[in-house]
Amino acid sequence: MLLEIPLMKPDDYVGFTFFIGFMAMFAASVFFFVERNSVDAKWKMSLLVSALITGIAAVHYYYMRDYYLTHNASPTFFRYVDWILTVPLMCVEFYLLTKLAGAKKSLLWKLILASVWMLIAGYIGESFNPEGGSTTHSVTWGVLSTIGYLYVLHAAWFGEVAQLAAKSESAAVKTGVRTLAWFVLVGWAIYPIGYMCMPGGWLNTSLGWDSTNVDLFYNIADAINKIGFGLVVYSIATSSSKEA
Ligand SMILES: *C/C=C(C)/C=C/C=C(C)/C=C/C1=C(C)CCCC1(C)C
Repeated sequence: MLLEIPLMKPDDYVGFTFFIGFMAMFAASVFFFVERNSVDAKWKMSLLVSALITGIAAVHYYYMRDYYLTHNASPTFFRYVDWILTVPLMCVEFYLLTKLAGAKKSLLWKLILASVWMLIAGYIGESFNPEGGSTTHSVTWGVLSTIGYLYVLHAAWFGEVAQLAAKSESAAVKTGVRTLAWFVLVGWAIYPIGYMCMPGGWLNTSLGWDSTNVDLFYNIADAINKIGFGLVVYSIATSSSKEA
């Protein structure tokens, strides 16, 4: 009996972004890891965290692209396992960047707590939505999740992270943290757009966008945020290594 091999259609953009996402995350991890050797000792930890973020994502993308290839769908589960590990690590990046300007551990914990809250509420919103999709469920948990998001956004733009970066002696840290704040404002905002495409979500009910769009938005956002974030950290590390 012939095994039926699933084919990728030429216009399968979700499949395309799953495959390219995996390869890009993998390549980025190798890059950040190797580049640890070219920065000052004080930045090695930051680059290692960048490599871990894209590395963890690469492993999940490896599974997600496989699952997608065979089932033409992608479970919410892998997404959130990935995010619950990588988003707190992005908070670690903010902490490491502002540590030299006096950031305390409590800042790290507050950021982690807010981001984990954001993800747990989002997971409930996506995964425990009644069959067919309830708008009330989607909106309620979406709003609860957004509270966590706004906390991180506020910290990066006006709160402790922004204030510490402003106090930093390094021009690279000052401009770099501002760039990361832009990532949180623009790059992270792509996720709620994806969220609203699931059954019951506003973009689902108004425009008919569906799980295909959810995955497309999430894949694009992940590449921008994980690799982009890492590259900004890398550029802070290299230019500050030259400053010294
Ligand atoms: C690498 C993964 C990252 C940076 C994931 C970030 C995820 C978010 C910023 C998700 C945010 C959400 C909301 C603000 C409301 C709706 C539910 C979420 C979880 C999609």
